[in-house]
Amino acid sequence: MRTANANLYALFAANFPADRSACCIETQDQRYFSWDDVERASAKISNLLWSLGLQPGARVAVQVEKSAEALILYLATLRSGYVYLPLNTAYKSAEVAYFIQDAQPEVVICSPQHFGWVSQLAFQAGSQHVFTLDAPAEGRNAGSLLQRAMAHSDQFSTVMSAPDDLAAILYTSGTTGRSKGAMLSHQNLASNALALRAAWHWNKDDVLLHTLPLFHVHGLFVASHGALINGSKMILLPKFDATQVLAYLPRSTVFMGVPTYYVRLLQEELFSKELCKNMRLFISGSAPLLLDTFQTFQTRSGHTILERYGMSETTMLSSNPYQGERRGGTVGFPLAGTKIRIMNSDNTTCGVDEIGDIQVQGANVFKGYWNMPEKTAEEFSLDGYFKTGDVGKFDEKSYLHIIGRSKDLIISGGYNVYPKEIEGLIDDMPEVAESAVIGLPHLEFGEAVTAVIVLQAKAQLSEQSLILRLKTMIANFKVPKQIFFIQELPRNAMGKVQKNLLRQQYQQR
Ligand code: MLC
Ligand code: AMP
Repeated sequence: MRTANANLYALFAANFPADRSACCIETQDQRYFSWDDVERASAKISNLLWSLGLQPGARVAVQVEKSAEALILYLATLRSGYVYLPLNTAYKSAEVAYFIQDAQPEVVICSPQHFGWVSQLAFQAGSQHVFTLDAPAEGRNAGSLLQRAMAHSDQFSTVMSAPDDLAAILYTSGTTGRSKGAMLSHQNLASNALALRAAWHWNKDDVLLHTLPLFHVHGLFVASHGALINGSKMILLPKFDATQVLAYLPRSTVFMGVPTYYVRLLQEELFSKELCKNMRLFISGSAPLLLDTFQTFQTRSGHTILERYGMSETTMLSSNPYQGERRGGTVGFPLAGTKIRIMNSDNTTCGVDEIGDIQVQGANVFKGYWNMPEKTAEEFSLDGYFKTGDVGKFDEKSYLHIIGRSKDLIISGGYNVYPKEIEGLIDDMPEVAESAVIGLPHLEFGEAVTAVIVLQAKAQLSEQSLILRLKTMIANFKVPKQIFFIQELPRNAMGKVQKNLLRQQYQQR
């Protein structure tokens, strides 16, 4: 008996509209990719990847600017049964080196201006193939991936995948320590896409305005999958730009963003109900949406933002209802197929309004961290629930509230920043005795990365030179926006730095 193909691309293709000449992706430079174009272009890339003779389950690491071609490359990787590993374009060489050494991708695809250093470290780590995506690298006549794909057939039979076969690895720091690759299977992604299609009432005429990056769960999975599994068109903009969004809103019906996007839209004088009159749904997630933003947005746009909750290891977990009350300051109810519980420290379940650790179970929960079985085991309860590292409660109407995090994590404009990583770099500087990195409230980014530093006796270091130094080492969004120098870090009786005291002290400044 022939079993159904669990390959996520097969699920998308089964839901493409009957008219495949209709537009699937519209770009800002007015290029239009029909569903047929997407099918044929992804087939060409799949054939090229196959021609490389990669091992089953080979990782394809990608650090490229957002484009329709980048999305098609993702689809081709799914189709050909390989594992997609997206990387933030802001990552610097030391960050990229870590991911490549850890994940051992057989193929690396990067932007033309980074080809020199990326190819060097990829080949050192054992990668077999390094490509640019569309334009060739400067000074080289080796063609780009797309140029090479042109020579291949535009027909490709999507590889048969089992539900548990890996589709993607997303690096995240989870609760502690260095970045870990969260392994997501075809079934993880498919189950979530199906749950969200139903939860958010996607309909055939929807047009998604896509402004999120394509290297995180939110933009790559929640947004793109939503349109693809529904056969809906997407307008794919290269990045979030509030004035651009105003121009496209009248032609769109669904928009997704991190809270910073909503804060920035509200800063636009021209943002109005009139512009939103064809919109069906605004969705927010990845970081807490302030009640004030939620309410002001309601008044200005006439729409109630639907807030949902998720993470790299689990994709989406809960959502406010499409019909029924969308409660600001909450992340709604567990999605179909996902179980969420709140646990006390003594491992009993919390009652209504009782705050505890958020744990989850469901077909959406990842397969574990790449090459880290012990770490994976630590993050699951004995009865198989994943410990999210978030702290929350269910209210009297069963809405989930996220109250805080047990993990030491800063979320700035929807990007996660791990204080430990930044503290390590600062502490390694010869002038520094010790440091603590904290998040302080920030109007636009939600939290702003802030460093509090104790210098070595007689050492001198200015805020500016430290910031410049850090910018050569890590992605700029991780670099502290502000630095305070202090004589001594406050510690508790156990010797642990009291970050809550630092937050209190510096947020009042
Ligand atoms: C950019 N900068 C940031 C920043 N983004 N600083 C702090 N936090 C951020 N998020 C810095 C840049 O490094 C630069 O610094 C300066 O701000 C201006 O850069 P820019 O490129 O002009 O910024 P901009 O393009 O406006 O980007 C801001 C943004 C972007 C909000 C549009 O950060 C963004 O798209 N965020 C979304 C992240 C996301 O997709 N998260 C989902 C994760 S998935 P300098 O020093 O160089 O001047 C997830 C799971 C789930 O969490 O539930 O969804
Ligand atoms: P990431 O590791 O990038 O997947 O980030 C996941 C984390 O983002 C979660 O563990 C939460 O802490 C946070 N998060 C996601 N959605 C929300 C939300 N709606 N409100 C508050 N925090 C959120």
